[in-house]
Order: sequence, then C-alpha cells, then structure tokens
Amino acid sequence: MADVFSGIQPSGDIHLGNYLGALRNWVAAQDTEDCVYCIVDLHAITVAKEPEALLDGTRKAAAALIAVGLDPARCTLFVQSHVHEHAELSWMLQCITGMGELRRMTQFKDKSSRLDDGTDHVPVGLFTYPVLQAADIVLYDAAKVPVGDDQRQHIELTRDVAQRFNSRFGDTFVVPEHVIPPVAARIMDLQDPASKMSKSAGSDNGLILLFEEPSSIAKKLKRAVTDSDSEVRYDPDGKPGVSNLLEILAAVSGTTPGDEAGKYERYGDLKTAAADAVVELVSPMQERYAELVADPAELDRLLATGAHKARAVAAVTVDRARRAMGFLPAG
Ligand code: AQP
Repeated sequence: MADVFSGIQPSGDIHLGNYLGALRNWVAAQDTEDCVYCIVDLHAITVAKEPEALLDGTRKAAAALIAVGLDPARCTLFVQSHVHEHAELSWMLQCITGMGELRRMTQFKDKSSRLDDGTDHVPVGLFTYPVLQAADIVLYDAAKVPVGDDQRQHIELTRDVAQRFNSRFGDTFVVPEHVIPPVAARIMDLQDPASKMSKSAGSDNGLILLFEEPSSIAKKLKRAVTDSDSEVRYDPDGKPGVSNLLEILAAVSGTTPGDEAGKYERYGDLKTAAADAVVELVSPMQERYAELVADPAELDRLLATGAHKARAVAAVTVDRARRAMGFLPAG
C-alpha cells in the first residue's frame, strides 16, 4: 500500500510545466511518504507513436525522473506496461464507467479536436484513457495524487469510479485526493499565456524543455510575451504573461509570485531573473541526465526492480477486485 501515486507520459522531453507542476512535488514526497511513480507508456500510445520513439522516450523519461531527483531506492519507479494489472483493472473499470462521463473530459475534447481530420481516426484509447488512469491510481491504494491543475478533472473521475465500484461491489479501493501545488499548478505557454505549456500544443518558443541548451532556455524566457503595460504585478487574469513569469520565478526560488513582483520595476529585469533562476535549476539536472542516458542497461535494471515491487502490490489489488466482482478464482 502506497501513500502517493503519480505518473508521466514518455512522450518526448520533460518540460518546465511538468517539473514545476508535478515532478518537484514527487521528489519532495519521497522523503516522508511511501511513493509509487509510473512512466505511463500505455497512455503514450493513445496518439500515434513510432516504435523507436516509444522505446527511446521510455528510457529517457526514466533518466529524466532520476536526474530531477527521484531515487529508485527511496520510491517505486517503474514502467506501466511492465505491470499487466493496469490493463486488466482498466477493463473492469471501463465496464462501470459511462460514455457521457468520458465525453465531458476536456483533455479528450482538446486532443481529439487537434487529431480529428474528418476520417474518424480519433483512437478509442484516447477516449478511454482516463479510466486507465483511474486504474493506475487505485491499484496502489494511494491516498494522494500529486499532479498539475490540468489533471484535476481526471482525478475527480477516478474518485467517482472508485466510489461507484465500492458501493456496488463492497469496499475495495481507496478513494484518492489530488494534491495540486499552490504555485505553478499550471505553467502557461511563453508565447500564448492563455494556453498551458505543453509538448503537443503551441510553438517551440513557448515551451521550455528541462534538457535543452541553457542559452536557448534563457532566450525563450527573455522573449516571453508580456503586455503593452509596464507594471510588474501579479494578476493572472489581467496580466497572464507577466504572472506566468512570476509563477515560474517564485516556484524555482521557493517564494510567492507577489513577493517576486515587489522586486522588479521593469519587465526586462524580471525576465533576466527568471532566465538565471531556471538555468541555475536545470544545470545540475542536465549533467546527471547525460550520465544516465549513456547507461541504458543500468536504467533497464532499475526499472525492472521497480516493476517487481509494483507488481507485488498491484496483483493483490486486482485479486481483491476480481473477487468483489464475482470472477471465478483461477484453480
Ligand atoms: N503546463 C503545466 N503546468 C503544470 N503542470 C503540468 N503538467 C503538464 N503540463 C503542465 C503536469 O505534468 C504531469 C505529467 O503530465 P503528462 O504525463 O500529462 O505530461 P505530458 O502529457 O507530457 O504533458 P503535456 O506536455 O501537456 O503533454 P500533452 O500535450 O501530450 O498533454 C501531470 O501531473 C500534469 O498535470
């Protein structure tokens, strides 16, 4: 049984939004709680993926998670497809989830509208993946799920499905709570501060990858869209670009956006401070990442150990769910 569960897709390089919204809280939690962290490769195939990109992306995601501070000796770090119980429990939960519930998911609406070319090629998996996510979470009996704000609706769905299962089949799953950070819960695109920073939307200039060149990171922050006013003030609705920079700086510095706003008179100074802080944050991570990706055999070994630990817990939960639903135990 775990205290904390969360996951990340191996779908390209990790960005600053992933780190500030979720990963830094994963790292903090491993010191005090029993944490299970999953590289959700089954989620990554909900959009078309070349096999080499999936393979390479999965190892790179493992290297990235360790480079930002996860320690496989202090948490359970594994790859979702290595533990087949995720797919099995997902099927059981799909059978008690309504189409209408899934149609309301805003991530499905966003992603499917970007994919839909009028030829009916929106994958069914993209529609049902929030149920797989629910299975991921309840498998480990985790009470807390640290995520960015974009995942709020999916965790609500997880709670609804877990509660429904418990009331129909008897107490089987822990009903989890999301843990969303007070600062940097939704880092916005630097060029389009109305949209969240994301790998699959927006322009390259709006996205900061943790492992890109420091000079490129600094350039993007210095070119971030602000507004035609000149006052440095934290006001996410009225000044979304400036407020995004203040959130980034506050999250990296361990302060608040309001405190940071009081320190700068000009947008240029705020941008320089944000650039310096982010480059200082990522530099040691980049060194560690380079060492880790150079040793794929060691990454595979760490992930195999993690899968072994995860499977021991997941198998017990699925067995409980099977019995609750009335499946005949295998002889
Ligand atoms: N912009 C963000 N601000 C704060 N937190 C964020 N997260 C994602 N974007 C932001 C959080 O990162 C964790 C991992 O999410 P994910 O596996 O959904 O990551 P992703 O799919 O790689 O995120 P993207 O870039 O947004 O991908 P697409 O475009 O494919 O959806 C989660 O806890 C998430 O909340």
